[in-house]
Amino acid sequence: MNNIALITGATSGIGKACAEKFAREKYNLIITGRREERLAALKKTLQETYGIRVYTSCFDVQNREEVFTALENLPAEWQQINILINNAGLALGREPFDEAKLEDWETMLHTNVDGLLYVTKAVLPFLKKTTGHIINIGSIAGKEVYENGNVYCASKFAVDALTKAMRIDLLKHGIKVTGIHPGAAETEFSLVRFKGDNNKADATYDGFQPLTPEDIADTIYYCSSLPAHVCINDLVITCTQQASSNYLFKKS
Ligand code: NDP
Ligand code: 8X3
Repeated sequence: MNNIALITGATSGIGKACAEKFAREKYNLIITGRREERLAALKKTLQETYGIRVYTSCFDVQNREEVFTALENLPAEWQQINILINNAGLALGREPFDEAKLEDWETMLHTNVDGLLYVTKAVLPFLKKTTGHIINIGSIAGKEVYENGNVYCASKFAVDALTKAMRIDLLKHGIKVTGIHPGAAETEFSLVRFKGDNNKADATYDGFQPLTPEDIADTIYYCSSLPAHVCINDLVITCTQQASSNYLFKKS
């Protein structure tokens, strides 16, 4: 099969918006996440709406064995992956370093760093054959540390470093590697970060107009659609009211 994009964390937010955008552009999709019922519902909608094919794979990116079992055993017709979007990720908590929970730190590092490494390693043999494109979702949190961002920021600094390292080491295979670093985007991100506290999650976006997941998906698609000899290395994208992790202009 031609034109296959694999998107991790497609059950919500940026990943889901990418699935919709790439489906509209006639890509066949491998969509992953832990919430199986959401994957099944998205598959049905995308297939019916856009006439493309969708393969769902339900696993936790933190679990090395689950990742490799799922991806190394993809049916042969789904192995010709052209684009890998490493999007699955999360923040947990927003406490100062001395008060933050070790378990939250571990989950962020296991998901945002280990998960990205496992998925990429498992998919690389396929990407080498297609001369594919890896798109890693970092964050402005991986460009500049902010108060109480500690380990989430560190995990996204790691994504930035790994993106650069992959680009260098995979040059010889002709594989493109792009880092996309969004600022505040309204998704389930804050609900997850504040562990289901709707008031805190909603308050995150008070006083400014954040990015939408679709804004980011459009940008990702643009990066993926350039000629073979052109690679966008690194792209920071914020809403107009945000200049960096530490400068957000809010209207009261
Ligand atoms: P959402 O919470 O809306 O989506 C996160 C996605 O990641 C979900 O599909 C979730 O799927 C998946 N995911 C999380 N943990 C795991 C896991 N252990 N195994 C498999 N899948 C997992 O947030 P966003 O769309 O905002 O986040 C997407 C990416 O964008 C993240 O990497 C985030 O750090 C980054 N980002 C977000 C910004 C924002 O302001 N929203 C800004 C900058 C970067 P499921 O729960 O079904 O497993
Ligand atoms: C998400 C953006 O500013 O909440 O990565 O860290 S921020």
